[in-house]
Amino acid sequence: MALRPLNSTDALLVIDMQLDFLPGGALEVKGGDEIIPGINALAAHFDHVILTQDWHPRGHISFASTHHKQPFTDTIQAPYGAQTLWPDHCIQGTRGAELHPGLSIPHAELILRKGFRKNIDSYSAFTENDGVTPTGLAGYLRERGLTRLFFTGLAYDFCVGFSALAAASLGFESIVIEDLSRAVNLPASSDRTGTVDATNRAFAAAGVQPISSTALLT
Ligand code: VGL
Ligand code: ZN
Repeated sequence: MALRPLNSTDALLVIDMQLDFLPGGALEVKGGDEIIPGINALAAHFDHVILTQDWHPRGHISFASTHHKQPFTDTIQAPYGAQTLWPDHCIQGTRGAELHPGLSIPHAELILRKGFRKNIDSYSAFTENDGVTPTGLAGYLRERGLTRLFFTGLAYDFCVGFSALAAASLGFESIVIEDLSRAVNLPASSDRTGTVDATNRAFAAAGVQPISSTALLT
């Protein structure tokens, strides 16, 4: 299916390109730094760019340390369901929570912070992990007439994936630029595959389109 050329109703979403998710950070995503130049170059082709920032208070529900448990392998049963536990990361106002200084998108119009409620995590930029609390992003995009959304950033199988899936279910056209994202890839709880495979299957079921940035620019 040919992609229609970019126009002013499109938006590029750059998810969580923060120091803590990049190599050397508290929750580093392998190869996360490799996608910075490509995101900068792609962003120049978009009239509208939105950045997101994972933004947790100390003692956040998603931190393993809050529950004296192990990150990555342990989960807790939150009131809203199973919550994977992570190293402390993206704490409000700390250096690790800053956007990577190599990100060069001066025309970005919104920086949306998420995950700021102590007792609810938010992988998705639209709906928090309880499945009901909205961030307000859908309203912002609708009010501005932005209907086709392209996703880049970190991590493919968590915040990028959940955001792209939420966008599709909220009625936006949702496209993930695969080469401008990198994954954590944990073992998925539901089966014997990992979170990347689970994300790819969910994209196919929901009509989220995976594309490469070259397909978009040629
Ligand atoms: C993310 C785990 C915890 C992400 C955020 O940006 O994908 N992953 N918080
Ligand atoms: Zn987080």
